[in-house]
Amino acid sequence: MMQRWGLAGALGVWLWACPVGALESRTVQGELTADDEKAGDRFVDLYQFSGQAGDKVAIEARSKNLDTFIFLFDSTSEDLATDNNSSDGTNSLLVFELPKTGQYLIAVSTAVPNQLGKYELSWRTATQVDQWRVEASQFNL
Ligand SMILES: [Ca+2]
Repeated sequence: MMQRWGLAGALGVWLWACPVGALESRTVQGELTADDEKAGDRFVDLYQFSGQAGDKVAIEARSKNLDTFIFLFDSTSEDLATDNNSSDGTNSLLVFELPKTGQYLIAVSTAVPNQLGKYELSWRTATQVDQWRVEASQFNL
């Protein structure tokens, strides 16, 4: 299993230094490369966003060559949620209601050790369709 606490804990100061704003939709083209940070035997990229208490956020990671895995942390490095395959195929989709107004951290990693490659990460206000997709994926287990 990944070393979640050490990973986000190192970023605590940086998280608090940023102003808290409303939840904004973002789509990022990212790539896990050999010089990225590692948590155990998996490479990790980190992304920060801010939101308000009660915001329902959908976080999705998609890739053609990675088996994506995503983590959501709050500003105290507490592990809030994870997802492996709730999007299509091995892609990840997480729907989560933010418990408080503040900064949050998304970690994009992989379910398979030592995978490298490009991915697309997006986060947005969750829709009913996002919720249905997560629920539908649970029936496929
Ligand atoms: Ca996956």
